[in-house]
Amino acid sequence: LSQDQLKTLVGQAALQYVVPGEIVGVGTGSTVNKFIDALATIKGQILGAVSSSLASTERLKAIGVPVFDANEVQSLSVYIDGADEIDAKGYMVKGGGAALTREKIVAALAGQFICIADESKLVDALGAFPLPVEVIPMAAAQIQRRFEAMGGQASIRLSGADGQPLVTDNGQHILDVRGLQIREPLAFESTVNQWPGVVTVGVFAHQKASVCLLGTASGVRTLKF
Ligand code: DER
Repeated sequence: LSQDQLKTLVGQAALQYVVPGEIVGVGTGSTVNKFIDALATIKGQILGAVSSSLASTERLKAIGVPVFDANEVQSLSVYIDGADEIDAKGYMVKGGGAALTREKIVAALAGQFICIADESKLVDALGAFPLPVEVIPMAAAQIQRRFEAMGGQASIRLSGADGQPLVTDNGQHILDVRGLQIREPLAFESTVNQWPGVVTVGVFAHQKASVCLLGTASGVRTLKF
């Protein structure tokens, strides 16, 4: 099975966690796009969705699912999202799609975080994937120096088109940090979160996954954390 087929498999498998009659939390990325495609087949059974990015909002509206603002809901039963890395405890690195801030906000509303991923995302230790960190632009250089002091190499993510820094849905910039071994995800997330100018660090340890639907050649593996 190709990676794309594995993403389709887990996107469809996530439907079983969608609670009829409720509003579902929806993440961002190519695996989530497969979930949104699958959601179209049961859209009459849900009230709507809370989205974690303008990109996902567009896709949800395109299949006729009402999109609610995060401030319009008290809580969600489930949040469905992908990951760039996930470890054996359900800790994740996210932000490859530059949506990490709103993803963490919507995840914080949900009782269960259902991670959908192809098997390439399951790792022993977080940090091989360049860690996304959303930052206030004026703080970028000093935050880069802080990561360098811990052995990382941080670079500003550029937008594909004009070689300018990518601007997130929140109007901020993204640093991608290479060369880190994140051995204590909870402590690392707390430490980096408090650096002045950090909006969101792409370690999801305090908002870890409850379940991971992992697409493998032999089918969908369900990991519970
Ligand atoms: O940006 C994100 O956090 C996405 O969820 C990302 O981690 C997974 O994207 P993918 O499904 O396209 O690999």
